[in-house]
Amino acid sequence: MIKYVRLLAFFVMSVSGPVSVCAQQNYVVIDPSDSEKDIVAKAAKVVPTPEQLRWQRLELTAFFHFGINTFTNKEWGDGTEDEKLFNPTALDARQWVSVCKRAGIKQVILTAKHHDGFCLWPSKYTEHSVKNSPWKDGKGDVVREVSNACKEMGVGFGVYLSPWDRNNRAYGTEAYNDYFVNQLTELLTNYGKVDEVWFDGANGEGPNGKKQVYDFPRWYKLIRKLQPEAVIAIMGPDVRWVGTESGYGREQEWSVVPFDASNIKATSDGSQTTVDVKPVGDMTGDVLGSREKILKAKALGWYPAETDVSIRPGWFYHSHEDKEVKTPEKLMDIYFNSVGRNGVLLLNIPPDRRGLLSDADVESLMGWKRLRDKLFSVNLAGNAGPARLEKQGAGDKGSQEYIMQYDLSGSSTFNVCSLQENISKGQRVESFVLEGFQNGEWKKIVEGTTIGYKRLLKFDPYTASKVRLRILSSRLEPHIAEVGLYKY
Ligand code: FUL
Repeated sequence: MIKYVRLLAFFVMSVSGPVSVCAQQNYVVIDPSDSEKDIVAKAAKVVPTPEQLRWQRLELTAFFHFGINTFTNKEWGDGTEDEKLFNPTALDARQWVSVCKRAGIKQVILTAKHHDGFCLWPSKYTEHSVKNSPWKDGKGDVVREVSNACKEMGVGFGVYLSPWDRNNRAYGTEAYNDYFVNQLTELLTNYGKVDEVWFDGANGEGPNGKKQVYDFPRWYKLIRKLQPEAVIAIMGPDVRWVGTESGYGREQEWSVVPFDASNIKATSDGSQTTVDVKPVGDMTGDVLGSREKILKAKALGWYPAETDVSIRPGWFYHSHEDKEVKTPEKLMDIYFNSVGRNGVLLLNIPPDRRGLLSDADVESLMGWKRLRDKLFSVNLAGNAGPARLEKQGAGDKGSQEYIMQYDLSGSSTFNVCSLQENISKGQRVESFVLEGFQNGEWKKIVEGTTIGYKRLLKFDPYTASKVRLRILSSRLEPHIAEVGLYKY
């Protein structure tokens, strides 16, 4: 059992104490006259929108890459495929969603249209779709089946609609933007609630030899109107690509990153609380939101990382990859390095030609779930409820430290630590160290930089009767929501 120990010499702070936030905004503009202290305080007060917060709390989401490529055995189709090739023999979207649900996955995203332009719903605007396939005599609709299963099982539903379309003749002209708006409108009006819209960045040339100029502002406006609670990911303003498809995020991952101020049209009365522009510039570099980076920024925005990876080498199902399904242990490692690094994991599980998740994938997912359940079944730091921080000293500089100390019941051995910030107050911790009391002195167990929504750390088994978390540097006072100690 954990006990909160009051360190008498220290000034006591409430973890959820008041912060003077004028308006809850997910962006802030930096004035040229702002000092370092001003900028750091501004960064600390940038918070997620309710939709971004909901999304972050999902932790685990899934991708279903399924389409004409499943039947041509390709990763990228060229748009000339015969629709008659699409013919799953036993498609059951309820199986896809229930497997995900049992694996602890909270939201799924279906590739409604990949780069080949083949639509998994009977779009009115193209012939390259399920309506010209033999599946259910052309009366089938995969988008409908997946969205229905999600609604039935209480799982979030999202759509991937590839801007790059290698089938559409209008691609490369302004008319394609109308086509895209029509397709988005179908998807966002005919299938109930949509929780995430995922835009890939791929962009090619159309039959006219011209590169398509995507009308992102128009698309965002439409999504906000039709599905105001959806997050727009990757080529969108709400969720950013972590920058790799390996499943491994950054050691230092900030959800508050520099934005281009010229893109931000904040209303003068401050009533605009979100920013609806696609950030420009490199979002794949090393550390995006460090002090060095924010000090040079003209604006900052809440733009959290999504970490996507496939359970197999490819995004689409290929039978020759059946033996290369990631093991439960590998998925666990990915979990530590995605969710455990302030990201949301988007794990691709591609349905096979039958239209089912294959046995190998299901087994691996369930094995991974068992590992997580086992690991997190007992928090050796107990469930003491809201913790409190001790602030050491009364200075107003970054040298100030915050300490949380826990008495464990007797001596306990653990090798995993889980930390969480209450990100509804912003992301603040810049560096921390976890220490254990051994042989009469405090010793370092593990240290780190950012925490964010969740930070998972693994280390050699450590035995102690007391531990403490020292926040060595933070942007204003930190709000620690959770400290957990586990034995893996
Ligand atoms: C990429 C695409 O080109 C892949 O085929 C896949 O859909 C992946 C998630 O995004 O950019």
